[in-house]
Amino acid sequence: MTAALRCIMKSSMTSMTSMTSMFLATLLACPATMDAKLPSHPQDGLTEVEHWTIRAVLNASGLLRKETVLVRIMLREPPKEDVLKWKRGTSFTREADLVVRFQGKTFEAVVDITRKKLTGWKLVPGVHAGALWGEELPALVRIIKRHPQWQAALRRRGIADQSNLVIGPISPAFTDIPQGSRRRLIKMNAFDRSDATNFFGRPIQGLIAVVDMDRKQVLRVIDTGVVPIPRGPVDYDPGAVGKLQKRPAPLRTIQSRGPGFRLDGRQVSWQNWRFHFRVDPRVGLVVSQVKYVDNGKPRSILYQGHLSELFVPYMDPSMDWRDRAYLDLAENPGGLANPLQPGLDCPLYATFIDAVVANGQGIPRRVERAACLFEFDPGSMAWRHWDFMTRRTESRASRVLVLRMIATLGNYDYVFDWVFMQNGAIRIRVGSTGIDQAKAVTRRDLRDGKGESPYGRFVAPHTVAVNHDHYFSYRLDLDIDGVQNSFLQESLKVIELPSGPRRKVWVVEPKIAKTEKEARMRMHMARPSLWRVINPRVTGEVGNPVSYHIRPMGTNRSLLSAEEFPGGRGGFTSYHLWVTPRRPDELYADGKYPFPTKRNGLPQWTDQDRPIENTDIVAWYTLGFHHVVRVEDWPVMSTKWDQFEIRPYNFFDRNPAINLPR
Ligand SMILES: [Cu+2]
Repeated sequence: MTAALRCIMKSSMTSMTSMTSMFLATLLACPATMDAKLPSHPQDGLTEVEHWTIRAVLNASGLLRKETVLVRIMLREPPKEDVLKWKRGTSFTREADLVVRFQGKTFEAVVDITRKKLTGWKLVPGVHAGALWGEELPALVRIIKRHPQWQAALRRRGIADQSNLVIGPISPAFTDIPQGSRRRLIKMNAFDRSDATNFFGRPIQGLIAVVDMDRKQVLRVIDTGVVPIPRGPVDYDPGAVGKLQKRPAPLRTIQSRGPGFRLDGRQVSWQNWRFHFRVDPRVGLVVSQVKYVDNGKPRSILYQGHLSELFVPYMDPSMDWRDRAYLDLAENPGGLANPLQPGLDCPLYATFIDAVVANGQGIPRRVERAACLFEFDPGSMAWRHWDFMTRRTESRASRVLVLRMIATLGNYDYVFDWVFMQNGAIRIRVGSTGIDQAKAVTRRDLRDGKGESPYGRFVAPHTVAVNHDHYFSYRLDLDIDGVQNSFLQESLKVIELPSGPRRKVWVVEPKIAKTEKEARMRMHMARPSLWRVINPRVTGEVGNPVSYHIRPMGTNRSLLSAEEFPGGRGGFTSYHLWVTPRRPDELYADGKYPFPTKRNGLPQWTDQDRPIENTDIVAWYTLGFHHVVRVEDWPVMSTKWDQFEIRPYNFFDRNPAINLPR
């Protein structure tokens, strides 16, 4: 019996009608059969065995000392041309890229895993390695707890016992760092969890420790005054929320013959789609070599796609909020994914895939159920038509394939989906849920007539959730029927006609962007345009160049200016779309190392205004939203979905879903 079949049989015995069955569901979830001992594809993530090899190589080179922090250990992808030529069953090299904090400085290392050798070791001057919230923290928490001014500030708040406090970093202390200084300073604050699990609802307001991470010193304790800790209900577990709603009628999806996709290692075949994926410690899901089989021929669409940065700036100028402008991928340590809950985060019938991450000493750890893969019936048709002459309807049911992971970044949980559709489109979705960041205020509510706080909204008594944004930059190395592509902007322009009763129509005005500055795009409701990546040398049946259309489905744009903090951070948000010539070292929209103010990543690269016509190009799309928090987002936010789509545009010669079976 295959593992998949065993899995299905177990699932069918489970009925989702009680908490017990939820528990069973977790136990019975079916992991992907591949154990990832050895990579089977050049783009597979690093395995546990490979992590141990990397560690051994560093150790033998004398670099793995007590104070060494391996901030990042990532697969160093083989050159694109090698991957494109690679054939299943043939050998390939394996290398790792590392970012290392060593003797107080940042280094980049390359380890050749196959030959077990350190092949690169380079100082990167003037940068802070990412991963602010890593393993250095427990020591910092200890020194804060012992600091007399911190203790005195807590006593002023009636807190003598620190055992119920959660003390953690809230942001780098950018606005407190002297100009030009490279010191790694962070601001840390505390929450009280003595009467609630959801400590984010119990902030100890106005008390901050500014800490030097390298010197392991508390630089100063700032206390701007006592604000009572809110004590309203903030927990969200079943025991905390009062009477539960009636459970809906049972509804179960069972794939009696197993899933409709084939998973071979990390290579997926489903309907006409073929792709590879891995879970990267910095950016999460990476999908590679995405192809669509058209009349028996696999056609390339996307060489690689992944989230490249996540920027969340807050809009409160006060001392303890002004620096909160998170670059969540750059600043977090590796291992974004957290285990998915079968039957809750993904359907019970999903296939769950483990991932391997490593800690600051390079010791690997397996994250169970880091990703899931499942087919999904959206309950709507792929297409239909009712013919009024024959009075017959032709309609086709649709099915999608979802690849999902969830990252919890502090208070927020983000659901990252790649949704493959039978019509040749890929929908890229982000679900935002989790806990909003809120501050405690002396005022109880709005009924004192003083009006709303300028920087946030009352969501509960003494609790103001602060205004902020979320931006997700996706890097899309599109290869439309080959590597050499161009970017085409088609603007809709109104023209006036010389005569006739109809005087105005809109027409489509095409423009190929010759350089990257010409391809910086912003969405305008009043000036619409289509953004397409085309292959000018491949044409379809009626002579159109083949292309994929990057279709925004609602987004926002930063209102901050680049000159002012934190506008210089997250500079990629000043445009919705950027197109760059492909460079293997340009992977993250805000650059490899986040800076407080310096122009970094996309704004800096595209200043070169490099040619992008008929070459290997990368499109960078930013999905985002302003978050003016509402009461219903508290104490836990309903999953809010935002998305965009890449969809075939003159890529096929007809609707690719026309031949779906009835
Ligand atoms: Cu938000």
